[in-house]
Amino acid sequence: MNKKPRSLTRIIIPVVLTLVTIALIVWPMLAGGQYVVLDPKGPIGASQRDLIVISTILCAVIIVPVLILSAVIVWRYRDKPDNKAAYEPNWSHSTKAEAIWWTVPIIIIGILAIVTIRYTYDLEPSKPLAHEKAPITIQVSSLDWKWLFMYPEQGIATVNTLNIPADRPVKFELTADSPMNSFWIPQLGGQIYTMSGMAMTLYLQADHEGKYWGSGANFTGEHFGEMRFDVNATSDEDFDKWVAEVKQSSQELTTEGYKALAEPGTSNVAYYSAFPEGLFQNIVTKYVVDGQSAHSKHGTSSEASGAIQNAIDTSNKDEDKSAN
Ligand SMILES: [Cu+2]
Repeated sequence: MNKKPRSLTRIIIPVVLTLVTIALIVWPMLAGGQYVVLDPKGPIGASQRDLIVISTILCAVIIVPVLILSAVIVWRYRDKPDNKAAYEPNWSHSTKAEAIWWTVPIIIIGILAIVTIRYTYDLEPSKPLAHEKAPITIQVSSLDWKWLFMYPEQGIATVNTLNIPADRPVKFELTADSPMNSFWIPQLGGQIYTMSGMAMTLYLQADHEGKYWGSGANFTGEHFGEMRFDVNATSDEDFDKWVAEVKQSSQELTTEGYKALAEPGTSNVAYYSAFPEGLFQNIVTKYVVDGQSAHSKHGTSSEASGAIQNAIDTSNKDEDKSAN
């Protein structure tokens, strides 16, 4: 066997691939971005970060040794004149090896299953958050291509900007008057879909005052990329002050105004001192055909049906019922 000169490409390819992988990991940090999902600012985001970290570590327990062994075995047992590794072409069974590669994955999958089930039930979006303060309700509707936020308790509405009190749970009720979108404030918690004819509930909380980034995380056409909004988490006093300011300095959102707003197009940040009563329920029920949600054939939560039924009954004031 001749010793062949080592081909340059055999070295270049792995080196380039390794550098590309490292660059992809480091690049967002250098580009001034942050790993927002891994830097949560509220209890839901923190739980989701923990689940990601735990799952990654458990998977790494299998993946890392497998990757290392793949390289070691290829290197150690390659065909080479002075190779000292045992050559056993008839080898076929090792009880010790079988025990390792069955037991370890079974234990890890078992732990992963228990952890995932616990977190999944814990992170059910419509599950209220334990807190001494009562949640504030904000109704959200995705439009082509802007976000409308309605504050039923305060009577105001905003477009493409969201103010919330910090250290207090927020109950988001969500729907769409446009193609399905996805409401996402990464630092507070994972996304939830907004769908026409369906009311979803999502509890989130910002532990600290601050400005967080929100976006539409589902492609919905031409100006989808502009469906971004800032989330300003402030103290209770500043929130009340802001509400009073909006009430004083803005115009009302009328039914005609809403129709114009819902037309496809982009929008700047906007504030409204009032909005039509029951607007959210009207948006939801607009897509209900024969008393049935467009989603009735699949996965409509009892809560969503409840919200629709409430709207149909035009007695949509009982917030407590829908929180269960
Ligand atoms: Cu659906």
